[in-house]
Amino acid sequence: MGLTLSQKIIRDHLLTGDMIPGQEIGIRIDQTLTQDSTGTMAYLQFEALGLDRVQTELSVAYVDHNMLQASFESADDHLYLQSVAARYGIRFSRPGNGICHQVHYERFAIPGKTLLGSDSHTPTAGGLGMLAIGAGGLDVAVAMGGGAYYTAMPRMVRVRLEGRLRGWASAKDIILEVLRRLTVKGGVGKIIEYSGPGLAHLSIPERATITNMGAELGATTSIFPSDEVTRDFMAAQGRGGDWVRLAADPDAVYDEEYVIQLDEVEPLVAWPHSPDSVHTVAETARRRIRVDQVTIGSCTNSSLADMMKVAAMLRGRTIAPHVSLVIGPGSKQVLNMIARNGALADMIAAGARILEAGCGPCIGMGQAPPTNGVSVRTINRNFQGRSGTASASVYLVSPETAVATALMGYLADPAELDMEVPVAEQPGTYQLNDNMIILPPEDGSGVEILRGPNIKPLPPREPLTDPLAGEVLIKLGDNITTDHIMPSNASLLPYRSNVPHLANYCLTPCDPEFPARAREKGGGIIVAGQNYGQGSSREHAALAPVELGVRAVVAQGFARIHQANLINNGILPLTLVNAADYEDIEQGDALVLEDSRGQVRRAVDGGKLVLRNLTRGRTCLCRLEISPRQRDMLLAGGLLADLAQSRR
Ligand code: MIC
Ligand code: SF4
Repeated sequence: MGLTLSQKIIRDHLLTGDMIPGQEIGIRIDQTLTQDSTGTMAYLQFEALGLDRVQTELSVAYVDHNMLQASFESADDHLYLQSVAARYGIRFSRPGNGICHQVHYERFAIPGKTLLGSDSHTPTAGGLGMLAIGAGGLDVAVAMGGGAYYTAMPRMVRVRLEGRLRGWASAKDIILEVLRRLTVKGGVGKIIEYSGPGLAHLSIPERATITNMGAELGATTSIFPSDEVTRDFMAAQGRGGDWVRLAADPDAVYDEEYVIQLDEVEPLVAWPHSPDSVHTVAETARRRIRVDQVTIGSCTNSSLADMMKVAAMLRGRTIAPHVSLVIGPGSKQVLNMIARNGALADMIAAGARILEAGCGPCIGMGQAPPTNGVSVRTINRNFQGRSGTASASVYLVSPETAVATALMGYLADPAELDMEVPVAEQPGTYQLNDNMIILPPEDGSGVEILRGPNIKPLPPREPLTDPLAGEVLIKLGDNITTDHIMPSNASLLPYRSNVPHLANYCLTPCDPEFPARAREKGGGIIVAGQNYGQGSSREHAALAPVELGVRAVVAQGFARIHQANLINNGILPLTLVNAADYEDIEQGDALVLEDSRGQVRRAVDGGKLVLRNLTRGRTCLCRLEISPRQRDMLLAGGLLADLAQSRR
């Protein structure tokens, strides 16, 4: 039987386990990336491992999220990251060099290799045929130390692309179409592989837009074959020597298959507040939704090709008087090239506000919309409040639809414009200048690591208590995102190395009293619906609950990265065997898991855990899907505690 492309890469990197869907495998990681908002934690944890140097082929520390520097915290964190990178053999991508995912696929991604990144959009590099996975910082720290990355062997999904995009449809509309069909939980436990004759017409930046937003499906990763398009792109980046051809075997077997006729794809838009709330732009445009702001950029749509199309559409025109248009090119390479070729001038002349190359408004770092405002963005997530304005409505669109909207002043269909569809030619050579990537010294042992006062120690972890008892501190619904659990915005993001401070904001978008209540009760248990913890890889969404004494989350289902982060940090993610039991638990109920250590031990063999609700006199059964490795972590109080124990 033939293998899929990702099965081949996994086979070549397999360290432990068998490639049986759902079972834990451990794979070797060739490259890692971190960004600043998860990186400080990842490196604090790497330091705690006590190693001398990273063991990977390549590790890069990017700074792209915390760029506002309203006060000293972020600048201090940047210095910490730069010094820790030099100390341990990591390349340092300086602030201003661009968004980690954009820079990584331009300068470092290699087909057939594995990449683990402490950011959920790491799969962007799958556009070049790399097996690129997002994970929590601790998993990335372990991989930097040469340890395996463990995950459940994913199921395989094939999306066959036929035909060719037409008219105003663009790559963003392809992934929005996939989201419309599969939803934000449709990719959980799966890898999405793209194939078919339509690939020949999709450039690397277009493929990267698609793999990037595969994160919103909850997928482990998404991947394209490595073909002539990949070869030409890598050659144009001066990296032709790293190219290899890769594809699935013709007789590879997939668990699910979808076909998308590219000719039939039309411009789409995700309505507030979920990336899978997908509608056509044509239908939405008829509503004449007045727009206050348009932002173009983020790791989804900030390539040179995107910027060139945007500039062509803006050339000689002026944006609507009530719209603020914000453009953030994805990397220094992109910004440099549009500065030289005049596209930047076209944007500025039309009225755009230009940002430095970084995440910017995507993560609420500035450019918050007005009260009840409408913002149309080319980013990948429109969770409520993520823009920095809780009452704002954010719509997700392609760059083409974004420009049409900025010009018309309402969420507009580009077909309404009297202009030709712009075509972005792929340059034969990109401008190459890596002077913002600092190479580490051969021997970093003498490098002093700089720690500002904002860098606080990691929260202490306790071994699993027996019995595990606690009050239900909060009862939440479905699809709770990590932006709910640990909000990120301009005032909170600078505190990513200060968990005690962040914990004061844990789950506050759902209930402002949550942190105070959790502290007053000495911790307890969180109850939630399906797909709990979707979105970001931020392990702060597990660390802040640890800080508040949360010992377990009881839910109908979990998102992959968050579930792993909970286990790594010693919090039990308990899945209700009977989803209907959710109805019988209320906030304030006293729950107890008797013989918790014995029950966790037995869970490895599929044993169900019995959770008693003392308040209601009922019991319910829970699943704890863990490997023996994860059992030991949970008993010890998390991965670091477990490693410390095994060293003793
Ligand atoms: C995001 O898009 O939510 C982030 C900010 O990039 C996160 C990482 C973080 O929370 O620092 C992600 O996607 O993992
Ligand atoms: Fe940055 Fe936004 Fe991409 Fe996250 S999704 S890495 S915040 S640009």
